[in-house]
Amino acid sequence: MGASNFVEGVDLAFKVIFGISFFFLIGITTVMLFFVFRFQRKRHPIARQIKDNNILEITWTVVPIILVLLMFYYGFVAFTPMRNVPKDAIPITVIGKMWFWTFEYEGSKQSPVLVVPLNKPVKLNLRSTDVIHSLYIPAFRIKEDVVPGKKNYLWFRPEQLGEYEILCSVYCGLRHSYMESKVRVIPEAEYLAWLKSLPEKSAEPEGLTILKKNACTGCHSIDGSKLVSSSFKSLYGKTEKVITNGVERSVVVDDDYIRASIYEPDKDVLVGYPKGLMKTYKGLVSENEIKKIIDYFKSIK
Ligand SMILES: [Cu+2]
Repeated sequence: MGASNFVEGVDLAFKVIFGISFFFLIGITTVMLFFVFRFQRKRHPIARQIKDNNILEITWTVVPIILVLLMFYYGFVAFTPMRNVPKDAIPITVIGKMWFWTFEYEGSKQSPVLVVPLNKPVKLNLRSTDVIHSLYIPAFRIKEDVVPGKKNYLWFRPEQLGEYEILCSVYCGLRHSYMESKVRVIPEAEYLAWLKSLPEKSAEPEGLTILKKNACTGCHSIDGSKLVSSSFKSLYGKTEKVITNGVERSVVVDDDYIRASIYEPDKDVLVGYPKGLMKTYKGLVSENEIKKIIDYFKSIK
């Protein structure tokens, strides 16, 4: 028994295809080596033309047809149930975003990890807010692309308690390899209690929404951790070392500095970072939006 209802079928299809491929890899290589040895010019100086051989030709037509149909059959049998979602499946919306997964439960409850009850079918509605991602849960043998503007889905029934990896299997930018999460399979009673304790989606500060919309948070963290560039946490009011026109100087982060950093990122370049790393957001972020961003920075000082 595997971690999900699809493990058996997918593994069987894999073993059949792998088995047939392996048999032919060894078989063809062996025959090839034998021919090279047996029919080399030294042993076989004059080539001999072989006329038609009906038995041979029928064999090498019929046998491969049976083999490929066999591979098709096992793949088809494993794949069909993946697209037929049971009616009683628990709906969970998965949002893929550079570079994290969010799982939305009914009642606008959100979680960064996927928690599901044992032996209950779960339907994942896959949505992307930016680029193409792919939700991959190796232990469950499921993977499906998460495409912006498209409503994709997949489903599974977890059959073993435990914690399993969730990955993004489509290269989606700089921090693609960090785009991971966990699926936790727990008993139903525990799941219901967990769901109850899950907080409703809190209203996000407007400034943060603007930062996310412009993908600022892809390079600047809001929790103090270092991504591509400096973090927004405790930024406001901080003294930073910057290079202005080739001269190093200290500045206190205030409204003007933030405004300049968004509109002319190469004017004052933070020491330790190369010039040209960030593009200008002139025309993309309005003056009014900058005010909201500044309010948000002040709130995470
Ligand atoms: Cu991704």
